[in-house]
Amino acid sequence: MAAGDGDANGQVNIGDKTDVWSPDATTNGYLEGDYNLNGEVNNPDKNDYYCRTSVRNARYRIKKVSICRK
Ligand SMILES: [Ca+2]
Ligand SMILES: [Ca+2]
Repeated sequence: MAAGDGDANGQVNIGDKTDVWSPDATTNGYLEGDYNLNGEVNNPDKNDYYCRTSVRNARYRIKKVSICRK
């Protein structure tokens, strides 16, 4: 599973942010939205893992770049 693929569907897309990261944000624990596995769900999980993965994937699918800018 790629970092940032919180719902484990094989793709990093908006659902990993809205359905997985957002509901878990600001909570503690090894949750699905804890992309860096430090026991907390917060902005570094989104900015460092979800967004980075989305931008990397953007080489192939340009639409994914806009996900991080929202
Ligand atoms: Ca996913
Ligand atoms: Ca984390």
